Amino acid sequence: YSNAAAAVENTITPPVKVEHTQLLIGGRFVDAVSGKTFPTLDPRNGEVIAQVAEGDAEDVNRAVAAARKAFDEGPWPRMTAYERSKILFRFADLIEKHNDEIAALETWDNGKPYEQSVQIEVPMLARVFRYYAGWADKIHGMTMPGDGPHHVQTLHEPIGVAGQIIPWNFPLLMLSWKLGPALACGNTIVLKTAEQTPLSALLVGKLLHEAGLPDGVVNIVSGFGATAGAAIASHMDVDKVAFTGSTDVGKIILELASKSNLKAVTLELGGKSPFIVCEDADVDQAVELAHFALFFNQGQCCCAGSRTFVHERVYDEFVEKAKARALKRNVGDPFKSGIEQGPQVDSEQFKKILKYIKYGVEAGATLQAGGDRLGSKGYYIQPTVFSDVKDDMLIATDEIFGPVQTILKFKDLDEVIARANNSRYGLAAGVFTQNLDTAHRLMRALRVGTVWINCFDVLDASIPFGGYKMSGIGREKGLYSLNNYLQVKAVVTSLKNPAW
Ligand code: TXE
Repeated sequence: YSNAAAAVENTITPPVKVEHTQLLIGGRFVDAVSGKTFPTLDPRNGEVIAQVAEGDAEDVNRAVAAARKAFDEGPWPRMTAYERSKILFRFADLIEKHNDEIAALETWDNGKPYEQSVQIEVPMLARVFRYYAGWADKIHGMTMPGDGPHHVQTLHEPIGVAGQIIPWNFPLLMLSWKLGPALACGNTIVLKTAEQTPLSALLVGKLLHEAGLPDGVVNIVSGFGATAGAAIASHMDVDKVAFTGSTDVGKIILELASKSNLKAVTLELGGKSPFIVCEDADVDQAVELAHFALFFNQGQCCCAGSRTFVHERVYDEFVEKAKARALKRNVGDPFKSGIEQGPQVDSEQFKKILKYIKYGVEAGATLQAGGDRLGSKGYYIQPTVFSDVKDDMLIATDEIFGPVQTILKFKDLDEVIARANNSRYGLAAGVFTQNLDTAHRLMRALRVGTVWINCFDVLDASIPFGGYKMSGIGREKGLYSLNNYLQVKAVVTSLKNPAW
């Protein structure tokens, strides 16, 4: 990795200026009540990008009050569904117009390759909002037959004020998966961004208002989990909370919700997803897909294929080729072109990953590639590959959330099904095979929320996403996500003359 080490030393100046660093409450950018700010850092070198207003419980109170007023008195839940839809479509157009600027902020704050932000993530942001703009005027209840002289119907109503707490690995996509369905259904929102990546959401929040969103419908509070986040989860006037992050914090959210007002909760948490390479696999293709499944986004994906199970017949060849592929991975300043991997998001994640690499070596797994930091500044980590991994090693049980591939050997399908399912997580799985029966068998047997067959990380707006077991509660995206933001009201009307 010596050439790559040089590639991370000189940083390119990002092609964007930071314009918004205050909280967005009631349609206005405002300072925190306390006047406090916190630095958001450039993961390429640890330098301060900007000081950002630090919201805490007081600011959450203000944001919830603004959202409550917008819900109880404002036009948003009352306007026609078509009007709401038009605002969301206009917003998507504005995202496209500002594509490169939004992408640059995302990369600067998070460290992900700029080409990935420009070509994939910001276009997906627009796509997700168009998808939900399309839903806004197609949400409606039903009529059903009753047993007596009654007209029976349901109204699908917005739930009210939604609290949304998002992580730093896909700041904009996580925002879209949460705001999209909540807005389509007519809710108002208090969103807390992750403390590592507050910037892109503030720009997008401004564009939402430019598109015609009424004041107070979306309020964005930058700040920390234990203060601002906990204040949202325990607020008596928040009707629903949606969270994406670690399983440990997911448990706290559920507890705070139950101890306060029993607000509805959806959780999208960690994973340790199996990627299963069957004996009939084309090894070159399997290596490439398994590499993508793990290393995409610096390995910081909740659904990363982080347990690579390979059939014993192709195992040796796979390991050799996986190692060669990792050694070729292009790591460097995310603003340079052709870069596949930038730095990890912050020093905490960086240290966590290096700690797990050490555990892997100590436990006796074979280090095939990488194993250390890259360069001397910022949070770059060498693409790392372990083979001879055993199921009970910490690198095979815990979410590392970094560029560390762990390869395990298996003999037959029964065995790999049992081992793949032997996890506290159940978010996703990858299956690589040409055999239709094998694909169907695995697809049904795996206890996970998503199975990708001969593909991975296909995350279209229409596809529901969420976890079994300790990977979460509920589904985001797709039709299923609308239920998270709706109340069903049954209305029964007595009929004088039920016959016609
Ligand atoms: O997560 P946290 P962290 C996993 C991944 C990672 C680990 C730790 O394994 O290494 O979690 O990352 C807010 N009340 N994932 O520490 O703390 C916090 O401010 C309310 C998987 O970043 O869970 C941020 O906005 N909110 C994951 C959000 O929760 C609280 C993505 C996530 O932070 C809070 C990120 C509290 N007490 C990490 N404490 C995925 N599923 O994609 C924190 N927060």
